[in-house]
Amino acid sequence: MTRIVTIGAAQLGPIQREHTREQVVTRLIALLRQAHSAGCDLVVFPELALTTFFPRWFVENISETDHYYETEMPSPVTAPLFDEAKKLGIGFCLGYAELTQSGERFNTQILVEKNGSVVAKYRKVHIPGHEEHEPDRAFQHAERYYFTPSNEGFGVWKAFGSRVGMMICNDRRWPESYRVMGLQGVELILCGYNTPIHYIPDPSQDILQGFHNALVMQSGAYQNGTWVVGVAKAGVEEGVDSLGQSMIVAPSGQIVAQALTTDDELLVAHCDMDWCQKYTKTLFDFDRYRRPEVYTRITAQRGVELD
Ligand code: CDT
Repeated sequence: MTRIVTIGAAQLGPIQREHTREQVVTRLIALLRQAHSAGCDLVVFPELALTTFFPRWFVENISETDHYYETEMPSPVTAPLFDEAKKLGIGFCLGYAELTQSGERFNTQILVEKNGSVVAKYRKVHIPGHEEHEPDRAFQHAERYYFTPSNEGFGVWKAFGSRVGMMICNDRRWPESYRVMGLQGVELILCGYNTPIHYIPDPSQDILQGFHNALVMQSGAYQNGTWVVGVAKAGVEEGVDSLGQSMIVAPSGQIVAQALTTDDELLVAHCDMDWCQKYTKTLFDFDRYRRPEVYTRITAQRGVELD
């Protein structure tokens, strides 16, 4: 049996500070059309895909950055993307900064079906970086200042003839993200990311960024028998070099498509959702083999506890 979903991973090159939303949406639509020509059912765009990665700067008054956030989706500026996708009959997943009516700020990803209906909104759970200005850094990673961590967790939704979950960037480094979705029978996880290659707290990790990126998504896919689509905003953005290497990973853990550039680039893979069962019905038959009674520490405590 096969259940094919043709997926486009639409990596973006850098978005500089002076680039307008209109210019970015034009780039997204170009990738969307390319994906449509390649027969894609779904296109996945990166985290914070509409603007430069603004948490690299710190401002004392956070409201000065309101223009980086979306207060509605679609908005007048993003409506052409929604309209074009609906006209082409192609779904998409888009990351953006969200400012709610009550003033909360989330790092958000939305999933839209081929008929234009919004399937779900996911808000980032694991917010990395720091809350305060760290003036000695070459650049900030102040996501913890700009975004509230979501308490909504990791959902799985029926869409595209499969069971789809979402996560955002740093979420991909945590096995719990995948497992919570694995326990809901996820078959396809969509993940946008912005990963600076220079990791200021420990520069010895810089050379390992590509390895760690692949390591976490390949193991997450394999251990949960799911497809994982990881999509970067890549290249040198405002002087900060960010990892590309967007990839589509099969439930076997194998990479079936990977970006070759750090520019706007579309990867396409024909993903058979029935491949998931080769893993979830055998080696990772959770019902048969998992031992939740001995995993209680995982939800009972946050950090390491020494005796
Ligand atoms: N955007 C995002 O979550 N980036 C982090 C960077 C490392 S923490 C400073 C990541 O996990 O890729």
